[in-house]
Amino acid sequence: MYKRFLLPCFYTILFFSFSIVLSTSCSRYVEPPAPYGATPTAHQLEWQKMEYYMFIHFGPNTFTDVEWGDGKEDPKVFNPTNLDCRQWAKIAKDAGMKAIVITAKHHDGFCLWPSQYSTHTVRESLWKDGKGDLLRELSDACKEYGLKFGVYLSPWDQNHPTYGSPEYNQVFANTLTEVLAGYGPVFEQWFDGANGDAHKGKRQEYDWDLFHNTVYTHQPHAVIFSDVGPGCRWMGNEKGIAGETNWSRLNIKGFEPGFGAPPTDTLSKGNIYGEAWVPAETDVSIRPGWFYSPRTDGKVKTLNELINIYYSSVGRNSNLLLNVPPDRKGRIHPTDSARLMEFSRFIDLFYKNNLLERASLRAINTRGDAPAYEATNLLNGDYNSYWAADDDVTSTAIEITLPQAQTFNRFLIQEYIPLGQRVAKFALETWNESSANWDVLAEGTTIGYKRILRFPKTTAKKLRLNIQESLACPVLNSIALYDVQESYKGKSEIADEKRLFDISSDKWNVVSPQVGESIKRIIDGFIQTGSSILQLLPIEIDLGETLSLKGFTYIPSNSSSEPAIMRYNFYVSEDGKEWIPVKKEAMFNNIKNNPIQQDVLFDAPVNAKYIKFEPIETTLGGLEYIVAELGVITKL
Ligand code: FUL
Repeated sequence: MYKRFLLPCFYTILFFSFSIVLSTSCSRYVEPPAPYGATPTAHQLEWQKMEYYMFIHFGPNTFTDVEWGDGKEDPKVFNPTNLDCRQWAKIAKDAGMKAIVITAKHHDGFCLWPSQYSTHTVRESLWKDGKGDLLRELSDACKEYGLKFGVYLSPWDQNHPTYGSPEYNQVFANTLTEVLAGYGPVFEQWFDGANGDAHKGKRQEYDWDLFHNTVYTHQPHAVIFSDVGPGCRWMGNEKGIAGETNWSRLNIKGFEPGFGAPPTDTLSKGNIYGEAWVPAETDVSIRPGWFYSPRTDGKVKTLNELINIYYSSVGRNSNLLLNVPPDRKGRIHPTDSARLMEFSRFIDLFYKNNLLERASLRAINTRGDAPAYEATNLLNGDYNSYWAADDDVTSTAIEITLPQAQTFNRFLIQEYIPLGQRVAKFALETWNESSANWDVLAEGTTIGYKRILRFPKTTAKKLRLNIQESLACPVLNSIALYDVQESYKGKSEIADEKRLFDISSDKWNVVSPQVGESIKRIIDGFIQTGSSILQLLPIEIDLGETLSLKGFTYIPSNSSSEPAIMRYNFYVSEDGKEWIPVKKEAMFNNIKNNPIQQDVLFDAPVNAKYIKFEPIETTLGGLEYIVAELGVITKL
């Protein structure tokens, strides 16, 4: 009896000890890497995975054809005749976007909902006899189409009587509360740092703590956008180009949105050792301006331009917020929507064929040699499985062997950002049989959530991702290799209407300043050539004949770091002696952040043989300014 009991007992013990030995040797538990530096919250991570969504600029400016309304516009101008937020949402959805962010209140203070804290709202407009609520219609449409809903509210308000006094802060918090408590979940709260009132000495001390608390009280999950986050940050330009080096960390202590923001160069690159996780969002418009204008119908970005923006935003560790401004009917214009569909087809095609699907991977170092961290995790499509190196390894490599030689021109890498952003320098290399060496194909600095490298078409069978510098052991969760077309032309692209003047400048002559031949470049019809003018000297041009002018155009240098005219006077004359002012102390709104062609329309046509453009203030505050081209508008 005793023996009969002992024997099975002996086998059971043997079996269990054997399986313990077996299981520890096969899947020995190896600690995951400790997080490095600041890391994203769960909501920031969810936000980052959205990648691409729509910005909508809509309001009185849509009807008055200006980029910044001054708050004095008649609210009755806001009257879309056929507004359809479902059309916006459908287009966003079909374009592969994940959300819509709407300018609920731009700098003119006009509220797209009937706010009880303002008298400049849809209620005072003609739209739906003052009974409409655009935020209601758009938030409902977003729900219907499975899109997230976000709101832009400009703290700078040129309409509210309390602006410029401490009282305004509570007014702004109240308007925020209306928007954030009244329309369901808000994924992103957009705070614009722009403020054009500075030169008038009107400056509001914003109570950012109050604003942030108001957001979190009503929308605890919202990601707050501003120059310095705290949820996500402005990229520092409005061209759609994120820094090639782009850390999602940023030093924010002591900084504020707007005037107190870090330099734009820092915003585009982030801070390598930044104290907070404030990833970049790239905002850019599909048209030259943020608001719709019939004059930009022929200037919708080409498919190639949009694709380049995709590479320089999503492909550089940034989300893309693409502005698509609805027209005066309240609809997205057919050209913009056709272009978006072509762009979305490109994105789908891009990700369709990962050439690494049947590749074999060999990591030079794998964390604890544990299967949990092996390189094949890079190809399994599971976001939460990753390849990681040992703690003391900060430079290492992954060798990639394709089943056969392939041609490719794009490489995608993702770091597993829940554990922080680590890689500071890397290269993609191909194996050169003849020299028995690795040739560098492309190099990069940061990776972050997603990095796409572009390089000319190359054919190879063996590649190496060489991680040269990492702030802590590298942790990657995805790599991919693609072969895509270098250039695309959308079927919807109409003949290039990006002409500079509506009449030829052959008969024109620059009367002053007389600073040599180079001044002629400002009327030569080429935006690539221009002139730098000192001492804020005014420009006088003889048009060679009397014309009926409807307005004029000014093209500055396309770089925000070069001085552009910001405030100016504009005069016309029939004889070059007696000057009639047509614009006094006028302002090119937003020219600092978005230095594009400025089209200025006069209140009524004027006859002129001479024009005089007199700068008052430049974007950089000095006495020098740049003119790439100056032109006139004779046809509308
Ligand atoms: C800027 C604003 O001044 C522009 O009008 C636009 O809203 C852009 C998105 O932000 O700061």
